[in-house]
Amino acid sequence: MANVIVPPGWRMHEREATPEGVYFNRRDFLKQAGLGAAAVSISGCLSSVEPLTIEDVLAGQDFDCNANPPGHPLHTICPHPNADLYPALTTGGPPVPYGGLTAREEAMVFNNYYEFIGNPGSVNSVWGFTGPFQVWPWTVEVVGEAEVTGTFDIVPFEREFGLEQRTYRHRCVEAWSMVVPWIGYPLRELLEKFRPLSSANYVRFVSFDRPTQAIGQFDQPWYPWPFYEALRMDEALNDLAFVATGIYGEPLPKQHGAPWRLVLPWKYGFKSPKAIVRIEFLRDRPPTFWNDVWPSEYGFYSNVNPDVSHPRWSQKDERPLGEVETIPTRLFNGYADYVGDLYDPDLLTYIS
Ligand SMILES: Nc1nc2c(c(=O)[nH]1)N[C@H]1C(S)=C(S)[C@@H](COP(=O)(O)O)O[C@H]1N2
Ligand SMILES: [Mo]
Repeated sequence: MANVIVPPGWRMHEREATPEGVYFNRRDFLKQAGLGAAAVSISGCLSSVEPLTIEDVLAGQDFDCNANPPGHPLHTICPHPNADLYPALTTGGPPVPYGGLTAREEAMVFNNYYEFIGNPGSVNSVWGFTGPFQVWPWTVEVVGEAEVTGTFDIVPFEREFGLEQRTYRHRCVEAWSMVVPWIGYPLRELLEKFRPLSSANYVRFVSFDRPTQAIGQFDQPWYPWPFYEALRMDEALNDLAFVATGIYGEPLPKQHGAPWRLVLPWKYGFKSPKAIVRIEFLRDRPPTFWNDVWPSEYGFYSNVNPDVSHPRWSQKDERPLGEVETIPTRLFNGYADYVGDLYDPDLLTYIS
């Protein structure tokens, strides 16, 4: 569909295991994952995580990115095949519409990632449960309405497209927000590589399914794993839509979605899946995870909109991570200039 791309204003200025794995019991899982009593204490002591610099944590230190439990929230950054590309030298994206940069120490210990939220577990302890998760090797299967389909190693695209840093606002549907420097490349570069057909009206992204490596999938088999999300093709090709492979100058820690995730700053956070293993180019609008789980609460579009309340809470305000006071939420999370044209006014009345 809309394949005519208008260059954004800012460019001018700047130049495995299946659910059967769940049959073994939870105690065995914890043993295998190296989790147990220790994991319980992780969630208990998070507030006292030292604000170490990444240099302290990574420089010259020997640690295993699959250690259980990880010793520090940055021990979840695995050695990266393109380490020389980080940090990215180029910056891109529009100016941050409002809000100050979130401290890395806040963002890396507060993560919505249901695959790693088991029992015990919470958004405050996601990092501590990611140890068993194997990031490498990572391939992506591309299927559907495109000229180029098949299975691809995700790593070479970083060198091919080049990496840039983009500082974006992020607004979760649960009324918290952050402003973080992502590293990656425009989603459009990746999608155009597969030459979508004109019949590709939607694109869906599917996350991994590994209950033996992800305690949330193991503990909560009633969710329709794996996580799946989708966009209209013109939304996916918008200049703001970004593939993140890194954050705060480094490759992504597991809790932020290593080895790659989407970042869609004008939509609620759940529209940006982490650790993606499949891209599907589709004719028709596909089902999406939270909309399937709870259709009255989570819509397909889910554009940030302070005037449309969630059925259980207002969306008028948000709490920036690390702060106590809330601030007002803005339409499209402050990015209306870049994405407002994508939507008919009636789409703004959805939940969503
Ligand atoms: N696979 C997967 N992706 C996901 C989620 C998830 O549970 N599973 N949570 C989403 C939600 S609700 C938010 S707010 C963001 C949080 O990203 P962060 O932990 O890097 O801040 O990830 C999104 N991507
Ligand atoms: Mo979220």
